[in-house]
Amino acid sequence: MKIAALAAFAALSLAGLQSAQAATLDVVKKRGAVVCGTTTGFAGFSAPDAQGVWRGLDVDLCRAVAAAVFGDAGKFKIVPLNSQQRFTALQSGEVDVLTRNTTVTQQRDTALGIIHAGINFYDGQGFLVPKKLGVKSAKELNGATICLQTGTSNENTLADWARANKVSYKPVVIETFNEVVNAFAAGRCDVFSTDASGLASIRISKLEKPDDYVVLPEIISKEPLGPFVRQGDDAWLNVVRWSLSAMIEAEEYGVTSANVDEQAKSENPNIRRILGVVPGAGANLGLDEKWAYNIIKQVGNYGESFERNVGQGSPLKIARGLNAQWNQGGLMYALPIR
Ligand SMILES: N[C@@H](CCC(=O)N[C@@H](CS)C(=O)NCC(=O)O)C(=O)O
Repeated sequence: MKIAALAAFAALSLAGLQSAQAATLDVVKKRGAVVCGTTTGFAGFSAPDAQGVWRGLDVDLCRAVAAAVFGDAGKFKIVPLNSQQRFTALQSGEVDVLTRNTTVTQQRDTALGIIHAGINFYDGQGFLVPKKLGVKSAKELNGATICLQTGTSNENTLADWARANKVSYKPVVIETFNEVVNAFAAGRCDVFSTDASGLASIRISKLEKPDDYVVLPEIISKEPLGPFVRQGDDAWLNVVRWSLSAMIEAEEYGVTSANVDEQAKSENPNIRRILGVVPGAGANLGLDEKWAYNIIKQVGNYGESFERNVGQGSPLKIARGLNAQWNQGGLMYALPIR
């Protein structure tokens, strides 16, 4: 009796705990859409196309969460946020998840009431300069004016690097993306500094003559970019974290949007678990057993999303580099779904 009572109590407290933690997932399910915070328009990662459809590596992550929760990658809403606005929007509940080129740092992960749910792009901060300046290395930037966007990690990283390398510069810090890009294009600063992915995107999508600009060879920091959720909601953290992980793991096992139905017949136990042929992973997340199948079928695996949005199938042509799979010399290492 005593043991039975204890077990009942344990089950009750576990249920209580789970319901407290499941808040965002419940809200999202009731609303019928996941609300993702993105950039205001940063080609390759999150930007509306000519038809106004939001596309990009980060938008795909948002779609993946929608596919996992609803079995429908279309059930999402985008809230465009500039760098400065993004954390308040997540903290206040205006968005369910930040899918927006945000660097994971110790401070952001601890002090802001938010926490990262994985890494979907390993990046580093760099410099973009007009070729006509004749600059070949960042070490030659002494005395330069450098454009940066307000509210980015890039401001502090640049200050640290400049101090360490005895480079003096004049920061031109502007709040909105278009204005800071326009300031650079108009020559109001000599240099633009942000994540290398951002520089590639700006060069190709925002500057009239991309060939007149060059990205300098120095990468001055680690910028691991990933989705963020609010602290204290582990069930939702898991939904986002494992949606991303499923995309990465699907690539590792060669499961693509094109072959996912064929792969569902695979004998490989890992693939059978990912695709829900062997049940369990879905129930563990409070989702349908087809959660990952739906992500892969409708959004694709990580490699497909990478190539289409920022890689060889896109104007950006960013190499996989650090974002290749762990067994291909990169850092993408999915946590196993088992
Ligand atoms: N990874 C850096 C920089 C991210 C960032 O906000 N970059 C700017 C410059 S590329 C951006 O995405 N702006 C787009 C916008 O504000 O809509 C961070 O997390 O602070």
